[in-house]
Amino acid sequence: MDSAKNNGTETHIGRRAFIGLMIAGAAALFLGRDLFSALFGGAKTPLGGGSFRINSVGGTPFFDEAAWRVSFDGLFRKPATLTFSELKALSQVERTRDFYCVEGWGVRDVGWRGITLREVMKHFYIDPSATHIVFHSSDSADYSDSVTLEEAKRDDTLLAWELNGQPLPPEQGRPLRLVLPGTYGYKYVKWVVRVEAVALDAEGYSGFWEKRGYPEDATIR
Ligand SMILES: Nc1nc2c(c(=O)[nH]1)N[C@H]1C(S)=C(S)[C@@H](COP(=O)(O)O)O[C@H]1N2
Ligand SMILES: [Mo]
Repeated sequence: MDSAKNNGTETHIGRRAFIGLMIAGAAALFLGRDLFSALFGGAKTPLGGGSFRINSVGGTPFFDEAAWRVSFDGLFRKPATLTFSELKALSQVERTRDFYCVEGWGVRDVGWRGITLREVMKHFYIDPSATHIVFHSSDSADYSDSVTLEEAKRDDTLLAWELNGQPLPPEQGRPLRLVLPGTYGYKYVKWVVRVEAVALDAEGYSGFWEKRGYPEDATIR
């Protein structure tokens, strides 16, 4: 952006240019603040068009329903490996929640259908010693992330297979992704094929983005 000042010397500018600078300055301030709060908390207004951007560090794995399985292991006392239809038959709920990425974009009122983690913990008998649940992706990046048991117990923490009434699009996690409303999108592990209950010390689990500097607690504040 042009500046009205150069090395401390006042420069004369025309009235129209001056007004233009004022508007540009106000816009920069506004956008800057909005972006800041989107990144570091407080923003309830998504930037951009309000639609999903596909974020994938490891490409879209092919979904072959006949071969696909999801396993529940680690500190589940009744570990199991299920087909897609077996999973869907366990129980399902619908939740509508806003979605935000740390990049500063978001989508309002996203409809999800899936099974609550609460139900998963009950069904596979999570061991009382477990502190976190880790979700592993089948993509080429071995993307993974975790939730605390407290997060897992919320009634809108889901393993979801539908987005706005449709099966998850392939690039958005088909057939299964984590949904953790109230936290940033990097917790929403796509292409989940393994759900592992673990007991961790206070340091917790370092997922894909946590290893690259993002906080393990991705709560939107
Ligand atoms: N397996 C996997 N899951 C992932 C990611 C990824 O790169 N790989 N990106 C995360 C990030 S940073 C965001 S914001 C959301 C984006 O979801 P979308 O692609 O459906 O918009 O997915 C999350 N889940
Ligand atoms: Mo993200």
